[in-house]
Parts: sequence; C-alpha cells; structure tokens
Amino acid sequence: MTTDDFRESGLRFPEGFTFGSATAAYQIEGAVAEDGRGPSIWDAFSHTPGKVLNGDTGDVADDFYHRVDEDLDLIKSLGLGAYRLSIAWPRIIPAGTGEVNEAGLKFYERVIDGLIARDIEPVVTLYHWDLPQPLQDRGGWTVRETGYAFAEYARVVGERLGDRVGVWTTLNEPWCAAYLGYASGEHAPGIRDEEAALKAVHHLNLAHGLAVSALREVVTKPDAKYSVTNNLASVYAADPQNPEDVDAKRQIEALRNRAFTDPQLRGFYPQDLIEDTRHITDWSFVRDGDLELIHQPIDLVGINYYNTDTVRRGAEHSTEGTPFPGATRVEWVDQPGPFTEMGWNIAPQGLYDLLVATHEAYPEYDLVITENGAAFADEVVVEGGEKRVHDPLRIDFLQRHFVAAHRAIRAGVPLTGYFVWSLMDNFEWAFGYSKRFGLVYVDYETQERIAKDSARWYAKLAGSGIIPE
Ligand code: IFM
Repeated sequence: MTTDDFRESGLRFPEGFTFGSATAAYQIEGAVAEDGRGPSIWDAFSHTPGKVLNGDTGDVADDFYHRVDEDLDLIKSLGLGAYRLSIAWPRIIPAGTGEVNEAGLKFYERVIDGLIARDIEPVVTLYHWDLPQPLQDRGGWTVRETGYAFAEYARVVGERLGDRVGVWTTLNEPWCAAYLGYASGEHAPGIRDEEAALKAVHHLNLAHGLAVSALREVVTKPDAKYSVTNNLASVYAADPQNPEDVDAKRQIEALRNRAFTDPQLRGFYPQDLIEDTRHITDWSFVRDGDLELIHQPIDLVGINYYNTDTVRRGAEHSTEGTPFPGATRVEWVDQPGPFTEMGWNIAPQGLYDLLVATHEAYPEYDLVITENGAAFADEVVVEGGEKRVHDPLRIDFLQRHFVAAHRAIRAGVPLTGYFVWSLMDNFEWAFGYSKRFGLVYVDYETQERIAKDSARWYAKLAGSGIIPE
C-alpha cells in the first residue's frame, strides 16, 4: 500500500454520477411489533442478554416508521439524488413464507412514493440481515429452502413496487450474514459452526440468483437495474515479496471476496477456496445446477468499503469462533492509524485499490460504492441558540474517500455512484447505539435530528458535483 493523504478539493465528478446515502430497515425503523410485522433474527438476538452492547435493541431505533415524511424531507434538504433503503422481510411475509402482510407493502409503497415525489431515486435492498425468525427456526441460511423463500419474498415485493423502483439489490454484505452470523456468532443468529457458515455462503448466493430471476419476471419498470452488494476486503500481503504472505492474502481474498463474487458474477466457486476449506466441509451442499441459478445477469456491483486488512503467513491454529473458517495459517498485522471509533483504520488508498482490482477482475460490470462512512464520537453544541455537531474528522474521512473514488474513475473504473453510510445515526448491530455513523445526529431520547457539519459538506458536493474544501 502506498501512502498518500488523498487531501484534495475541487475535483468534479462526471455528469450523472449518483450521490446518495444509505440506511437499513432494522437499524432505523423501530415499530418492530406494529402492523403485522413478524419477529426477525435480530429481534431475538438483540433481546438475548449479552449479545448487544448495553442491551440495546432495534425496538425503537430512529423511529423512522413513524417519521417517514420528516426523514424524507431531511434527505431532500441535503440535495441527495438517491436513497438506499432496505425492506424488512418480516414486514412483508411475517412467517418467512406464506401469508403476505398488506400493511407492510403499503408502508414501503409510501416510502418509495415519497422519495419519487421528492425526486430522490429509491435504491432498494431486499436483505439487510433481518431474516424472519420462523425461517431461522427451520435452519436459516444453512438450508436451501431459505433461498427459495427469499425468491418468493422478492417476487412479492417486485410485483408491488416493480413499476417504480429503478435499482434492486438482492443482498447486503452476505459475508457478514454468513460468517458473523454462523461462524463467529457476533451477529444474529449467533451460531458458531464453521461448516454452517459455508453452507450459509452458498445459500445466500443461491438466494441472490433466485431473487434476480424472480424480480426479472415481475418488475415492469423498463430500465430497472439489478445488483448485489458485497463488503469486499482490500487485503495486502505484509511482505509482497514473500510468497507465503502472498498466499495468506490469496486465502483471505478467496474467503472474503471470491466466495461471493465468483459464483455471483462468473458462475463458479474458486477451486482454492474449496481446497482451503476441505477440512471443514466437502461442499456437497452445492447441488448440480446451483451455479447456473446463482449466476444471473446483473447490471451493477455494489461495494461496501470501510478499511483494510494486512495479513502474513502464521502458525497453524484453529479458526473456530472466528469469521474466517479455514484460514488456518493466516495472521493479521496491526494496521497503521488513524482509526475511527470502530477501531477501523482510515485508508482511502484501500478504496482506490479495491475499485481498480474489482474492475480488473470483473470488467463488464458498473460499480457503485453502496456504503462508505465513519463512526466518530460526535457531540452536540449550542451556538447562537442553534444546536450544531462539528465533525471535522468525518468531513476529512469523506473528502479523502471521495478523492480516492474520483481517482479510480480517472483510472478507468466505471463507478457510477457513491452512498454515504449513513443518513443518520442508528442501531449499529452488536455495538447498539454506541457508534454514530450518521451525517445527521439523532438524539435517541427525543428523536430530534440535527444535521452535522458533514451533512452540510456533503450537500455541497451533491449539489455541485465538486469535492468541497
Ligand atoms: O452499519 C453497518 C451496515 O449495516 C452494514 N455495513 C457496515 C455498516 C457499519 O458497520
């Protein structure tokens, strides 16, 4: 990795480049027991003592469910062209399969219509981790039936919203759903079983392909685009001249990236991944014909990027309880700072390298940064009777990552949009409400929204297409 501070302003993005922000249903909506919504694995997990910091849950979150108009006005006030939201499967089909909940469809219809009325493009993700609990009770992502249930849910949503939603994303970060959910147990459903995690990888990939096919059958918007979002890792070898370290990097890239992108975009599982994980599974859960089902034509590849990994060859060790099943001789090297409140290193070069590498590997796809952003310890101050949140670290973070994206475009990467994570502070999974990623501050006591300085900075970028000071 080369060092470069990426501090630059005045760069102009191409005409038509999308500036958006992103959220996810369980992180903002609240209203978990209203209007027929069924329980999800995150309701069960967050209500299990010891799983989420401070015992926080998504029961209320940002109360978006009751504040739709106010929050859509907020997006409008920032001048953003697009908003990436996720739909809660348990609001649409509360038991996971079977009966459809009309109130759930009506809710999202209202959100989508509200966005369109404000001239904000809705970008819809179908799965951002809130699996209906009844499906988990039948095996969750370790069984293929969940993939078929997901396709059915995609069809129901596509039938209702397919005349107006222009961009469909099947899954958000299947890496997290599979490895954090089933290998390390840090996320719902909290399982620690390495083979189960690899089964989950496959059934999530299967769900993606089946959902794209189902959507294509029912969506009527002529120019609708289909996509999937992966949180691809930007991985470096500690010593790029050392073949052992380079091999450690290969292993992690196979598990983190190619386990998803190769089947989704190429129609095969990497042979090295299968070899590396032989001691955990024989992969017999991949049935004949599955890869054709997974490998559906899509238009966009979404990338979520936050930080980098550097690895080297290490001693033999067990990977049980880690989110890296099979990575037995890999050691992580401490990254240089600075760091965000998550402890993640700030590395815009990693974003540039990832965009270029993904384009080189899959050149026929347009790329979108579907998430990038940072948590910092924000504080509200009162100045001249007005509440303000000064967040220079977030502005600096965003500026340097937008510069990285701009450089990638100049290097030939077909990058068409950038969604900042997140529109507003929200439920940060196992960290509860302790980490603030928002452009907009949320006072969880009163639900007051306060635009941070970074929101004003981003509004300038979105309005002009030029990276501000
Ligand atoms: O909050 C999450 C989001 O749900 C998925 N991507 C990473 C974000 C920050 O951790």
